[in-house]
Amino acid sequence: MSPEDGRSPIQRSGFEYLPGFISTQESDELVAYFSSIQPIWEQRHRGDEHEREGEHPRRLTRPVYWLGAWQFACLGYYAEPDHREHRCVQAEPIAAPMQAILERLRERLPDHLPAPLDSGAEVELPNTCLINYYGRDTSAQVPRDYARLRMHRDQEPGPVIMFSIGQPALFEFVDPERSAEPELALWMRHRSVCILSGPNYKERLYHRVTRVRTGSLPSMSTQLADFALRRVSVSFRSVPVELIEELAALPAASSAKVRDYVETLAHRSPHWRAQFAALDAKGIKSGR
Ligand SMILES: O=C(O)CCC(=O)C(=O)O
Repeated sequence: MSPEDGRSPIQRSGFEYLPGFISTQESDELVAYFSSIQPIWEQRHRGDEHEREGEHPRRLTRPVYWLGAWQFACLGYYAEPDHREHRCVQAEPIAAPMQAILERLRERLPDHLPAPLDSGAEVELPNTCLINYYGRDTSAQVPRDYARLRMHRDQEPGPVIMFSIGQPALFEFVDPERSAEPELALWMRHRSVCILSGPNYKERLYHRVTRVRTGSLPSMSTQLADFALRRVSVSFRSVPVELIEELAALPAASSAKVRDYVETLAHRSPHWRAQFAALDAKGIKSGR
């Protein structure tokens, strides 16, 4: 099956693809925002946990930044769905240009809910998002491309909304128990939006990004040294508010694991500067 070329809208139960939904002015604002923040390469495991479990520390496949709530990979929010407390840390609010686009999407979200809303009720917008940076790491002698995202399902409750900015990305939905062939493959284009929901697209099918085209437009930059950026995606999710904690409220062993990340984030963010100071006040040292 050849991939959909991403120039036309797609509408299915549990899946919407909206090319050009983000205006050029909004995309310029997003590109400026993405270049102002400090993405980080996170390790899946930190401290001595991987040694105990016989696992090796491994980086995520791309640098990331979270807004709303930061789900540090090494704290395992996804790894242990039954034990989510102390894994999700209060982050900066979702940036204004993103929030404005979400507001414009609000009227579409009732179609993605399992049951109709009560009359007069308003659908809640997602309260957190993951910003993924795709490009080429130029720090090594042989530059390495980081333009993929491994197969996964987003575990948070409710619809997931995705914005795509930059070079087209090949987005695939697979059910590995049925076939290695994707059931849907789509080139997600610059300024497009996807919405996933429901038992088929969110619960049964996994999704992944296998390629991002090369090209220089739109021109995008990042605070990350030695990284030639060519696409950014933002996936918005809903995290139950009772699971979002202040960093200083984490158990000491957990905050020690993320202390170095927070120190890096603090370079460009007053929010993370304050969080870092709170760790210092508690005497939390790096747990690496
Ligand atoms: O980069 C993309 O478009 C997909 C992002 C994604 O699957 C995710 O953040 O969970």
